[in-house]
Amino acid sequence: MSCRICKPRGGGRGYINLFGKIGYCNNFIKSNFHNFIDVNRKNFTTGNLKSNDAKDEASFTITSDTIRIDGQSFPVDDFTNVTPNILSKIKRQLHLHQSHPISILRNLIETQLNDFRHFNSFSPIVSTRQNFDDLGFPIDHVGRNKTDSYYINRSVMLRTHTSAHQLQILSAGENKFLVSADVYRRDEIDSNHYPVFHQMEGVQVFDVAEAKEQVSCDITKIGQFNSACVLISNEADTDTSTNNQKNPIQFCHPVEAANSVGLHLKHTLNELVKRLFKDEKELKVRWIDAYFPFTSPSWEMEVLYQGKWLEICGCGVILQDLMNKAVRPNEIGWAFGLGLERIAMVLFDIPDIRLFWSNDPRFLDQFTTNEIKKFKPFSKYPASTRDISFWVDNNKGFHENNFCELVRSIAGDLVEDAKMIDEFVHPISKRRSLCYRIIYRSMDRNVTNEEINQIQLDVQKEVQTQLGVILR
Ligand code: FA5
Ligand code: MG
Repeated sequence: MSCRICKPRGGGRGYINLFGKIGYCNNFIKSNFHNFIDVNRKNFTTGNLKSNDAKDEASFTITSDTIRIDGQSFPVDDFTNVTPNILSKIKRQLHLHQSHPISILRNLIETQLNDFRHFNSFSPIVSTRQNFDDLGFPIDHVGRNKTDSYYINRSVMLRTHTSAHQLQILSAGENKFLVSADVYRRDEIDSNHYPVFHQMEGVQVFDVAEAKEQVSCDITKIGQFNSACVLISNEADTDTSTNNQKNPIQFCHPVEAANSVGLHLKHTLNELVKRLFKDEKELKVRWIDAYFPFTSPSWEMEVLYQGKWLEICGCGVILQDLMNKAVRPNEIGWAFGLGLERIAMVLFDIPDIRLFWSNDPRFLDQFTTNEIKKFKPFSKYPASTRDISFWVDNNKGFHENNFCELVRSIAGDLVEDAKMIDEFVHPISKRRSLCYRIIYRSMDRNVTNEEINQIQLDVQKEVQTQLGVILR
């Protein structure tokens, strides 16, 4: 499945297109904003939400006009859509907890790519400029929508990807670096998607004039590893030629330099993946063409996991415009962004992305620094399924991410999956009706029917007040 950062310009269900009227946006955010305080009231004492672990305490306050996070104040505006639930995650930093699978994996990759410099503690609060403008995201890119990203206000947001730090590090003159961090996205709900996850950015830079020599020398150094996992070659794997109109080499790049850098990127990732998955018998890995606003050509890497192709990485040759902004016009580079949870799910056999956030010792105590151990499920608790059907107001529009965000803010980690199972347009009124199936399941205990009934009642009430739908 492709992710939104790789969607071409204007390709999605744009917030502005859908909702049209600015007035509605304001009201939507106001009601949304009040709601997230209401919905989380149980946890929301004098504006501070605390997690179980004192050192992970998230220190923030939200009032109707200001958000304070760790002593920094931000004015609230019509773009504000961060929730207490999301802000409570910014201190967890799973990638820095030594014996957590995300950190074990980070460490492992850093050991493989041992001559890359690491940056692991950048704040998740970035400007929209860092996250989008610096990287050349078009103004109508779907990733900028409030339905897709978490905004503190119009100009400050929670980063949606580690690429947000590329320009600052390139500008500082670094040639080979890795950035690991938590990233935040409003997204669908299933076992592979969570609104907070971790990425590792990798960048390597070469001189344009010497790229071919530098690459061939480096490829020999990296070598070829014999692995149990299988790399499937396809068109995208071999075709880096200028003939690939859909995924072109940049005009300004000498063909030989661009091809060498593309080859080096793929070799680096192939070798990394072969080494990471060395014990995964016949795990299939493939390359496909992709699109990112800040690379060309661009690719994605996928692994066949539980019968489906799971995307683990996006990458490409950095747009020269970005190199020029970093005042490095005579250099050419590649960049990748790995999804750490997705790789860790395969390596550690972790069946559900929510488990990474568990504080249950039966999960955490299974892992040891520097070791890849398969997770032993402690038990699978029964699921509780509820359907919800509603008419959507054609004028106000409806975005699935708003629905998912609302369900998550009420049910927290008890929601495992939410999928639309039916869509129907009334032949006369042309009103649209949707039916969603929500699966609730706890990772660490049995849930009661009463508890899920109450959650479902809250969901029913809030979808009406916040999303303006009419229950059927
Ligand atoms: C990006 O975020 C780009 N910044 C990657 C990149 C970097 C491209 C450098 C070019 C150069 P994408 O949205 O595809 O791309 O996300 C990258 C990876 O993050 C995905 O391949 C996937 O493994 C992981 N990922 C994306 N969304 C989620 C999610 N909701 N939950 C868990 N992992 C996710
Ligand atoms: Mg993607």
